[in-house]
Amino acid sequence: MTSHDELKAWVDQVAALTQPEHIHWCDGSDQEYQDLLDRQLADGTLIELNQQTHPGCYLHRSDPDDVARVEHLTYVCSEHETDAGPNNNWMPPDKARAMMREHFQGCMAGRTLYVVPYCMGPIDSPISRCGVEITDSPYVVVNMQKMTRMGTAALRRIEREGTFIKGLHSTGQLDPENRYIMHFPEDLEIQSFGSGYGGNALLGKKCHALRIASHQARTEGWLAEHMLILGIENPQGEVHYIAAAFPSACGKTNLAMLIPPAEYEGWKIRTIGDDICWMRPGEDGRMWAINPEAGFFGVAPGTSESTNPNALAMLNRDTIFTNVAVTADMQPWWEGLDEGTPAFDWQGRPYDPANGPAAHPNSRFTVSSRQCPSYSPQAEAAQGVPLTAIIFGGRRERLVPLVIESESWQHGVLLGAAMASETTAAATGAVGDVRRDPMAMLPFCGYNFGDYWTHWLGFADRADQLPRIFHVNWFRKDENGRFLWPGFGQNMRVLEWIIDRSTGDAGAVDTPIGKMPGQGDLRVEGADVTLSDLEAILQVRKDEWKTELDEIARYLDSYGNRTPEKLRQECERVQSALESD
Ligand code: GTP
Ligand code: SPV
Ligand code: MN
Repeated sequence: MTSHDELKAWVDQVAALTQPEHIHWCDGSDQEYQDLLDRQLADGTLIELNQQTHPGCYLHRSDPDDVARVEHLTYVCSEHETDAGPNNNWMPPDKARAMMREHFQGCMAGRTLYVVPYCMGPIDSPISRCGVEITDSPYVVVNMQKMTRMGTAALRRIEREGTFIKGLHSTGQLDPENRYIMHFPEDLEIQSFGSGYGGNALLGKKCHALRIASHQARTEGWLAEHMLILGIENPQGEVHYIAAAFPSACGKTNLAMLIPPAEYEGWKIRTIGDDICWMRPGEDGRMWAINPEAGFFGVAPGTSESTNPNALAMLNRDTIFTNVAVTADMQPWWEGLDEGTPAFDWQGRPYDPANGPAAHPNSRFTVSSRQCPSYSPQAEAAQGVPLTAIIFGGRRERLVPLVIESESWQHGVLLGAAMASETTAAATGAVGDVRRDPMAMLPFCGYNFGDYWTHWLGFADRADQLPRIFHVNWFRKDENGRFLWPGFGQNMRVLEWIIDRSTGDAGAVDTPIGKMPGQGDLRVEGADVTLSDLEAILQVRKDEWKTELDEIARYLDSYGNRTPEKLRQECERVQSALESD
């Protein structure tokens, strides 16, 4: 199957442990994909959706206890606990390996073991990295097929390069008590047991491309980030690229596929990626970025003709839906969709509002990027795209203004490190609690955040044309819970200001927390926002910000001597600016 001895030996060793009935090496072909669909349709893992309206679309209903990432069961098992940091759960690697061995023992009896070679990033890009996921879930295989460059080409690259990330996955009994997502960064290894959900089971995504890759990136001088990448093309045909980090279910997919409002004739948004960005300084001093993924694993609820028409257009064929509802004629349905009514909910029960939403709030679609009308050919470019700006953002009902521009790279890193956001349904646990989520990486940074901030700050010496850093918040609400900013396509107005600031010709006013658009600096004619709402979302309440900065300082301190001194100083600078203003 392969000339790679280490890979062969590892597959043999896993097979001896897990005792599968068959072993299948995935080649990524259409025939293989079809065979996998057929067997899942036969055994009920997949349900056929209406093939007239949605050709090639299928529905998977997961175990009701397996619908999101499980942060409390996700571990970074580095050699030393301090290297994982207070931001990760930690277990000694030997103990974790022994425990996982017991779970994997015989777990594939009667099942097929799939060997899934994949490449994160364009097959011919020097920035790309490969991995092999061993899994007993055909649902995982068909998802990996859409989300990565999977199959023979990846295997050939692995044979040439030698190294690859080893990922072992089994759905086990889907028992939440026996569910663990383990990372061994020093050994470039992942072990995941007991879940079939995307972020826990599609190991190329969060486990490899963020947790393991962030660790590799630190040692090799680059960054692996939870960011979308988009291009903004102006009427003159110039394109500027932006990467943006928002926590899970806080608007990355939507921003990446934005369609500008009517007043923006001749402007276009080009989608490079919606979730993960690998970036590194190029020889020209700029920061170059690739999207390591080949598909979108996006949040279904809220996707509609008015919010994200590009996404809706790509979902009418060849898409795998997970935990959405269906209409009487088997079309996929979720809350926020303008058309249709649900007949059966995400668990397959006749729809009854008493049981809650028809689609699970974290129901998802898996679709190839090539189906997105705004997908940019530059997403396949081996060298990546050069970034003009980086945006951080969170979901904050109160306090945080629509947009802030950092004063410097250092200040930008503080804006990222100080990010906070209301929790969402993308992870199990409470929804709506504000928590610190630095750079939207709290669940995904494979090492100590203190070291991570030091790494971020270090780019100031390595790239001389660094992207400008901004912070946004689309989610401010009034006392009645109404959003103050229309969001979605209207976010174009903020993107335009960000690009104009970065390239030199937009106005701004100074505030103690950073630069913000002054009156007339944002193009808001035609936007569905009143002047008083606009004023409210651009206001800086000093007393509230002093409290916020005190909290941020305490948070930075909680990483002890790993917190870079430069970051503390930056925090103190903002604190004194607030005092003296
Ligand atoms: P992950 O895939 O979990 O990383 O999420 P994501 O960051 O890609 O989030 P996504 O774009 O899927 O948005 C999640 C939810 O936020 C959806 O229900 C959207 O409708 C909603 N949302 C996205 N953008 C906006 C916005 O500008 N304003 C408002 N009010 N809601 C938004
Ligand atoms: C997220 O939760 O940030 C996601 C979905 O993008 S998952 O891949 O499941 O983590
Ligand atoms: Mn995500």
